[in-house]
Amino acid sequence: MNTTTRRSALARGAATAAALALPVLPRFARAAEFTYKYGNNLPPTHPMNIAAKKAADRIKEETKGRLEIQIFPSSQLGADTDMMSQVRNGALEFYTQSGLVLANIVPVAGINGIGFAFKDYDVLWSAMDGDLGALVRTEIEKVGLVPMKRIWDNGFRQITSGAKPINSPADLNGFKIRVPVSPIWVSLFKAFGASPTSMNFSEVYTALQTKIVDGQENPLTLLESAKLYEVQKFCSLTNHMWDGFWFVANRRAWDRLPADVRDIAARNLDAAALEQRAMLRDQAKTVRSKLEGFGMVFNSPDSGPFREVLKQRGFYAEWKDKFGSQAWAVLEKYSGKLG
Ligand code: X2X
Repeated sequence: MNTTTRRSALARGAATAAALALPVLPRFARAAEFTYKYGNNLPPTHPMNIAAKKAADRIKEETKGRLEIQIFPSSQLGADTDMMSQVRNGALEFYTQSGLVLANIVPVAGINGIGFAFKDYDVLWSAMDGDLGALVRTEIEKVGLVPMKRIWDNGFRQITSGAKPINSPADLNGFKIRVPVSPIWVSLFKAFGASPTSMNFSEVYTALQTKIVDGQENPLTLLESAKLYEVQKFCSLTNHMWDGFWFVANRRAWDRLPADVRDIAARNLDAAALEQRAMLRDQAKTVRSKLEGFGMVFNSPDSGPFREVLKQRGFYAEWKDKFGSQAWAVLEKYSGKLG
């Protein structure tokens, strides 16, 4: 990016951030005792940012202005892996991050990304709000981060392409696909015979536009809010994995907050996670037809052959070994026998 573009991008970013951080109630116009930054990689219009903004307003109100959370969407503070370093060293106080990317430092946080593990949202939420999520949160705490209880929904992921629909695993042979920076994503698409490239989300739109990669995979709500339909034509409903965002705080920043402020923050953030999940559920009813309206063409491949390939190429055996049989047993309580 040249200096001018970068400067105007920063200015735009600052304007959005300022708009998101506008105090709702003028009586809290005085400076907050704690002003914390919350960074994420999603567009401001994504339900995650809408629900987080509501939570931030409520937290400010209930703490009588003591804690102000300023939201920085769209990777304004840095790409995914940069923000991950910032929240660990305290430069960033709050961050939402895919469990699979967090798996770079907390391996078990990637466990929900095992291919085709959850058949629907009912099973998924009982796992993530139950002992599977608890297991992950315990490990997140060990790296100096404080996870909120509820994971936020990104969604079941679907493969998009500029040139051709994906109907069967054979269509993925040699397919150049962008995946997030995460070992499990690379492993999954290698098992399918594709050629995955790890990339932070902030680079995806341009990579697709300039055809550095042929495709990518993400949930429909994100295709819409990040306008990926402008640079992708086909969407294949593979539902190959579910992905969600852990809302984490830097441990020292969290501990600096008085106990009552912490309680208010945790309660409102977890309530917002539930609201965000509901917003995505509502959007699911209309998002496909919206994307079709923008010219995307959908197909629904049979998942059977994809799962078979993963089995045959030892994907499940490899990850069972990596996660360990104890964590794997918790996963299989929800997924049924894998591999
Ligand atoms: O990078 C992605 O594809 C995204 C936005 O879905 C995640 O953060 C994992």
